[in-house]
Amino acid sequence: MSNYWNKRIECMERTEMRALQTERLKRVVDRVYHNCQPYRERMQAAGITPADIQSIDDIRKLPFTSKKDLRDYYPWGLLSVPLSQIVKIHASSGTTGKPIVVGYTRNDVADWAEAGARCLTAYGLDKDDVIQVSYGYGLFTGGLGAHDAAMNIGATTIPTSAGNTEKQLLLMHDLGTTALACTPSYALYLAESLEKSGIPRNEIKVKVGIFGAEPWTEEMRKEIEYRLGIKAYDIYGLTEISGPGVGFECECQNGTHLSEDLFYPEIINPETGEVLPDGQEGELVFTTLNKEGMPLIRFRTRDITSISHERCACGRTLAKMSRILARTDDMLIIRGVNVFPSQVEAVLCTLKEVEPHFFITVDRVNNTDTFDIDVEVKEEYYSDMMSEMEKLRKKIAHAIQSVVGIQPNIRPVAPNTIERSQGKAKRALDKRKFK
Ligand code: DLL
Repeated sequence: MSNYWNKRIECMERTEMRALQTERLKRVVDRVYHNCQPYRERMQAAGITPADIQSIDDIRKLPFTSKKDLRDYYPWGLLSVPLSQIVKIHASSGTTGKPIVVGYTRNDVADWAEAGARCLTAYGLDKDDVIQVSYGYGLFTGGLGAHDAAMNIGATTIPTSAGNTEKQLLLMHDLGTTALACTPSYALYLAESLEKSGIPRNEIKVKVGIFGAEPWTEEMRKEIEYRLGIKAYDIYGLTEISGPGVGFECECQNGTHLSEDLFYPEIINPETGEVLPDGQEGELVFTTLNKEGMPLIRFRTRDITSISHERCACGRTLAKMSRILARTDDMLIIRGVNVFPSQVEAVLCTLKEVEPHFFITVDRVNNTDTFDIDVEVKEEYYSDMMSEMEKLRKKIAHAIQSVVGIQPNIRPVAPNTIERSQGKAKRALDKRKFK
C-alpha cells in the first residue's frame, strides 16, 4: 500500500484531472498573454488569443518555448509578475553563454514544496525521517529544492550541500540519517568512501536514496542499492519548470510519476513538433499550469522519454514517464551511430572487473571518428601484466560494442584515477566540437 501526500490529486480520475488541467491552462494562458509581451507577440503571430483555449487539448495550438527563449529574454523578459513578487531565483549554467535565470513567487515556491512532498512521501518518508540533503545549495535547484520538500513533510533536514565527503559520512553516522538526497554519481562515491572509512555499515541508518539531476541506469541503481544497502528512488526535475520534484518514482520503481496538475507533460517528435501518443519515445515538453512568476508554455526540455497514462499498481493515476536516459544534446554521433553515455554505464555495471567510473573522449583523426573510453579497473583485477590488461580491454570493448553497435578503444586505468563527481557527473568530451 502506497503512501500519498495528496491522495486526491495523485489518484484523481482522468476526467477530473483533465477538467483541472483545462481550468488551469486557460488561466495561465490568459496570464501570460496579458502580462508577458514575448508570449503575447508569439500568440498573435500564430493567430490565437486566450479565447481559443477551451480545453487542455487546445494546448497544441500554442507555440513552443525553448532554452533559447530564456537566454534571449534574460534575465527578466519572461516574468509575468513584477519583480517585487519574486521571492527567490535559481539559475542553471548550461553549456554556453548566459545562465538561465528563473524567478519564483511565494506561491510557486509553495507548489514546488508540495510536489517535493509528494515525492518524499512516495518513497515512504515522513516526519520521523532524517533527510541529508547532499545536493549543492545555491543557484542550483537541487539543494534548496530538496530542502523545502523535506521540511514540508516535517522531516529533520540536514543541509550538508555537496562535497566534503568525510564530514558527510560523519554526520550521516552521528545524526542517524535515514534518507540521502544527492546525484547518483555522488551516491556511488559516498558508498566507496563509506567502505574505506572504517565506519561499520550496521551503524548507518540510511534506508532510502533520493537520486536525480542526471541520467542513471537500472544497473547503476542495483549497484548503489547493493553497496549502500538502501532503496534508491529516482527524482526528476529541471530549473525552468521548478527543480527536483517534477517527477518521482513510487515503490513500483518502474517509471517516474509526473505531478501533472502542476506540470502538464507532452511528448513530441523533436524534428517535426508533432505530439506523439502514449508509449512512443520523443522529447518531453512541459507547460507549468499553476506558475505565477515565470510560467512556461510548452517548454522543450530536450529530455527523451515516453509517457503512459495507465493507472499504476501503486494506485496513482498521475502520468508516468520512462526513466530519462538521454537528452537530445548529450547524444554522441560517432561514425554515424548514436551513442549515449548511459549505455556505457549500463554495460560497465554488469562487468565484475571494473567500476562504473568512466570517461568517453570522441575526436576526429584523419577524417575518422575516434571513440576512446577510460575505464577504471577494480583493485583486485588491475594488473601490470600486459596480457591480462589486453584480455580485459577486449572483453570490455566487445561488451560495449554489442550494445552500442560500434567498437570503442578501451583504456583501462588504475583504481581511483577517474575524477569523482560531487554533483552532476561529466561523462564525455567531444573534441570535434572545438575543431
Ligand atoms: O537537475 C533539478 C534536479 C535537482 C532534479 C536534483 C533532481 C534532483 P537542472 O540543473 O536544470 O535541474 O537540470 C535539469 O537534468 O532536463 C535532465 O536532463 C536532467 N535530470 C534531472 N533529473 C533527472 C533524472 C536539476 N532523475 C536536467 N534522470 C533535466 C535523468 C535528469 N536526468
